[in-house]
Amino acid sequence: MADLNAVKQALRAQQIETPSWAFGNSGTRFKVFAQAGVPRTPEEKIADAATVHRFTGVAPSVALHIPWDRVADYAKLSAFAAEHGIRLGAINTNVFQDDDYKLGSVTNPDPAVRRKATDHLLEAVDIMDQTGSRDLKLWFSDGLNYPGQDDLRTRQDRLAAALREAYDRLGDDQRILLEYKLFEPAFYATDVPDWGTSYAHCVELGPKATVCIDTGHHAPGTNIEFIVSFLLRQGKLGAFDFNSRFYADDDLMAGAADPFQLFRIMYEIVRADALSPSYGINFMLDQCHNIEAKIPAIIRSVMNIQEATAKALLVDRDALFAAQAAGDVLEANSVLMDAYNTDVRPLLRDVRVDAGLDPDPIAAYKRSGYQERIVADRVGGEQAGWGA
Ligand SMILES: [Mn+2]
Repeated sequence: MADLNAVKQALRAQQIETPSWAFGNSGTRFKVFAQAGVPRTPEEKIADAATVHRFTGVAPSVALHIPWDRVADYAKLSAFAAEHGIRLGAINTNVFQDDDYKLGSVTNPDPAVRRKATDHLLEAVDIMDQTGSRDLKLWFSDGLNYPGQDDLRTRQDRLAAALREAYDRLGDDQRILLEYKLFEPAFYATDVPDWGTSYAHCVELGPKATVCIDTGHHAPGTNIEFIVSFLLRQGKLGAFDFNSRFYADDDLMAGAADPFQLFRIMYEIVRADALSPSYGINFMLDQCHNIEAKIPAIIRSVMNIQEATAKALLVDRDALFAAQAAGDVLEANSVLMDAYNTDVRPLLRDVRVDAGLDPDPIAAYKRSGYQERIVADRVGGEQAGWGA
């Protein structure tokens, strides 16, 4: 049996990073439905992220997105976050929203566009120096829509050159997280389409470059926990972008579409003793809340990850390894499923009460009046959202 006290301790120490953009308006390419009370400034997004942390106790940092969270004074923004009980996390770059990037950013055939995109990556590291952020998160929308449109191999050379410049600009305690995505917005070829491409570039770069797994960025049926296990063994798993999906990059609440997959992923993390913040994996959310209320949706996502983690921690590993060694297929599967089928909600309520939190974060949030207050206060100005 798993040691319950150790399980509780691990759950209490878990940290999940929320994304500033999930507090803003979002939608599909068909429609963005605006919500009352949505933040208008980076400070208001930080206040919302701090609220998620206040009710969950495990979300002490918020990732920023440049230029969406651009401010004049990042040190001041960092101090603002600290006053609210959280810190600024990963800095996300954006080389996909300018007209210049129609044919790509760092892989664009035009050297002037590549220079502009690479300069943005370097600017992001300047910002990290001021926010105290460790992680530079890179996602490139670069790709091709038609065979023959550009040279696949040359684009890899251009990508490598830009990554090298950014890598060489990193401080001793800073890292690159290189995200990959199968397709979209490009439909024929993507320049960083999969974990293998990201991994190979990270190996070429050096120890400060690691892979970020966005759970929504794979082909249907991909065994994500295998990727997790492989990258952990190589010491190259730096971060997650958690979300869930039924079809493509749906960006739904983590654990909503496939809680069993999330459990299998978290089991590999627990199996490698990689859950603790000291191990260095940044467990981030990357989601959009198009139709549901944003703050409680993010609280729910955090709780879903906690539940998957609790189940993973409850796996009787001695029994599992014994069954595996004996070649007992049914017993091994049964040990894993016993943990998955455990109702861990009472355990998590205990963990929260022990930490001085309300056992039911969503109910506590609703009772707090925060939602009513932001709806009343955040009148006028331009709501944050895609492109704003
Ligand atoms: Mn992502």
